[in-house]
Amino acid sequence: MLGSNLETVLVRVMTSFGLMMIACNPGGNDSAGVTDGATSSSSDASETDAQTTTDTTVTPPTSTSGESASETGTTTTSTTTPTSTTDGTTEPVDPSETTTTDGTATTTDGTTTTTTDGTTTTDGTTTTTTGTSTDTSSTTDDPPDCVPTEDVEVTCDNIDNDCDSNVDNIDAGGDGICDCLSIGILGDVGYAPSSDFQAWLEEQGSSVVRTKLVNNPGVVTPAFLANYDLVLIDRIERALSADEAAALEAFVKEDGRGMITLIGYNFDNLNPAPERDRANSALAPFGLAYEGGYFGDGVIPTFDPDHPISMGIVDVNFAGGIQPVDVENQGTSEVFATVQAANAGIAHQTDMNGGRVIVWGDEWITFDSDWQGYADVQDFWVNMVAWAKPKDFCGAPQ
Ligand SMILES: [Ca+2]
Ligand SMILES: [Ca+2]
Ligand SMILES: [Ca+2]
Repeated sequence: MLGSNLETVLVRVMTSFGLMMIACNPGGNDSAGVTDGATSSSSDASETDAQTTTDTTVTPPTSTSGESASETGTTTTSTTTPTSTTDGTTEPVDPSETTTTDGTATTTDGTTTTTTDGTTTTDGTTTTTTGTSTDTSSTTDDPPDCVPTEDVEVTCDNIDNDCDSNVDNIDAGGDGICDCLSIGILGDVGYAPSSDFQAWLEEQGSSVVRTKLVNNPGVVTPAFLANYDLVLIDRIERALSADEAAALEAFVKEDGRGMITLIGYNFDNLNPAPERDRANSALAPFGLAYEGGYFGDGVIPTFDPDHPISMGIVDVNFAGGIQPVDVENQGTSEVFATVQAANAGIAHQTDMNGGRVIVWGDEWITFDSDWQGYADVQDFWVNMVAWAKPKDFCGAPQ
């Protein structure tokens, strides 16, 4: 303890000397905030925006804000990264994390540990931490046990009413599609009638809303997307703006929700580039894309029998589609179907356990004709929706 105090005094003297040198230097860094730290409480989080790393000071114990103030209360030494104590440079401190000065704790030998910017400093030794690990005042608020209010869950309310650890896992018709899902379709319909598809989705209990993008600039916002758990990119009539693409990216990566994209509408005189570019504006944030020209008509996709999306799926039409590819490997992509030795469908799990994206290389699975002529289209949709939906909602994840 004695050595520690001596060391503290020495640091103070040397630092004061350094401060005088800086003060005497007309070209010195006036905005360094050194005097702020020396003349006022160093624990004032609001003053740490441009806190100088030479900030070493002595404050009375009452100067420590928060409920976990010094226990033995003689000396509070507040320092930040000591590796910068000689150059007088100013390091910005993330204001969003400066409230962690509550985490001040005093050890029995008088050494003080203070967290400011997520850095814990003890006797000049720096340990990087990520939060207020020294605050022992908030360790007793465990969540209460789940209390069932429904024997079998029937209410879509973001609450696990039957306490089976699955929130809103409701499928009254047993059709495989969660009744609490809110699905947003972006873009127009394709060439052929597709009313059966949307009507069928609604009949499975899900809410389905189609929003056209033509003459509707900037419609895809975080507030708009907050209405949906799953977004289906149908024939979008224009590319998404940068802001719209960013909103979609956050919707999937940060909110953990899902997106399914389709392609192959061929409204541009057999030129695949325009629709490819439009669809890719939604896929680019995920490092995914449609690439190349149109496959021929009537090709037969081969499904991976072991993937949850394609398990049991054989008979699905695929005509005039475009190959989906993962160009950046941001997350994890699995090819669950191929056609002509190329990808027909990609299942993409975003990084950091975020949401999921399915990139399907065709659009015929929305057409009424396919719903009548092919055996597995409905089951394919059931599997896709189940895989792409939010994992913490509407039943157990696949
Ligand atoms: Ca439940
Ligand atoms: Ca519920
Ligand atoms: Ca259902």
